[in-house]
Amino acid sequence: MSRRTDKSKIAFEQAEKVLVGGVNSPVRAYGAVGGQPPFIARASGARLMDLDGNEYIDYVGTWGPAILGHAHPKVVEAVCDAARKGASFGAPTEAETRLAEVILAALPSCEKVRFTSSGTEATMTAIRLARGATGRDKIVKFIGGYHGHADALLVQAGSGATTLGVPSSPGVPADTTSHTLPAPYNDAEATARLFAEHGEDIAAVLVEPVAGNMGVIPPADGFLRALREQCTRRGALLIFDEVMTGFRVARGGAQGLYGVRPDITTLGKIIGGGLPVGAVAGRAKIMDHLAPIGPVYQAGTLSGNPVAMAAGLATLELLAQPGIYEALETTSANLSKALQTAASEAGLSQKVCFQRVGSMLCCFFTPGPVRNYDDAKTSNLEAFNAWFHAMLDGGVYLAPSQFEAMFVSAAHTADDIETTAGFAKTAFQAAAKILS
Ligand code: KE4
Repeated sequence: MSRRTDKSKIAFEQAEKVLVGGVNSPVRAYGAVGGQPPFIARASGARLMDLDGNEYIDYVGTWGPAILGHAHPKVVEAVCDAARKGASFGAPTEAETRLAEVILAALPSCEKVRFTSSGTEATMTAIRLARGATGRDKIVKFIGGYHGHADALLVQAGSGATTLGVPSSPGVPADTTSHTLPAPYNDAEATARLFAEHGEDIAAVLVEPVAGNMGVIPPADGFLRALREQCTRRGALLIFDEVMTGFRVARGGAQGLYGVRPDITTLGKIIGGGLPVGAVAGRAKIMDHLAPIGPVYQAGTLSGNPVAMAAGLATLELLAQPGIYEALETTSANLSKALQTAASEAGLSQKVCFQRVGSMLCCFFTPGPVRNYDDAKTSNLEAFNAWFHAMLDGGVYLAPSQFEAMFVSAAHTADDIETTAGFAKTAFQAAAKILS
């Protein structure tokens, strides 16, 4: 099915005149996959509609937040009600307290929260907090992990940084990243060696408990537990970056799923229900190092603004409905199975691999298994791009990069999965031409 793209093309030309690359986040520009991005006019449930009237089944879900689907009526109503009372006051509101209470009820490892306006701010705050609380400077992060674009964390980063081939960005002074120690994901022996070498200088280990920014890579058995033990033994703090996995893989996040308690948790995406919200959370003893109680400075004009809080509260309240995670699991498992069948029918069962945790999954165009960034980079990007465009032309909207995740929402139906599988068969055949 050939999509009309005239209006999106014109819109992109206009955007490129005034926005860098025509976008406000690099991965949206389609640099890695080629072609031009559809401009979205509106979305509802599991569907997107672009300016040319093309409709898509959406598996980007605005990169994770849209776990209920787009424009859920109760979320829209909550946002409108809040906005009518004033968008932001820069003063305390009860909505912030209420959202914090809902988050703390879901995360037993946390006693206090500080809201920010993005995941980047949350992780940037988390490493400053860890350094301030421990008096140490070094941070261990994992190669291919992406924690937003704070200077210290743009070291061998995944997601858009990898997609654009700048895992360690220009503009970041070497002495800023000199305290960032990269290790391969799923390699606890490598972190043990870093602790042996840097021991009491390591403030924290920062990890995506399920890696979602180099494709989807689950933690190897014992990996998270080993990090927990190493941090405890050495007096370092374990930071779980759950910006993507928080309220995604389970109501209790990856820490609930895998039973490993971090000292600090960062959140974002789903807790804002599509509006700008990030959060740092942890035990009071640690969190109280943050201003105004402690000396570790952190602030934000729009942090905790009532409209974003209302979107987050409505979203988390809807996610508390009985059975919603079970339904997400069923739909996601059916999608993965349908895609695997389509790949097999195209003769690719030995050439691609599917990895999934809950409602975040991905198809790697490499035999797999994919356990870390080096494995992920063996993917055939030309084959991925052929698959991506065939799916887009069919009306299936995916992240424009091999190094991202697909997200399933509560709004995706069995029919959506069947339709997706139908287009996937054609798309895998397009990829097979490159892989054979
Ligand atoms: P934001 O600053 O984009 O809200 O959050 C940064 C961040 C932090 N931690 C994790 C685990 C994340 O996945 C992210 C952001 N995720 C990417 C998608 N993989 C955002 C998409 C984009 O950069 O446009």
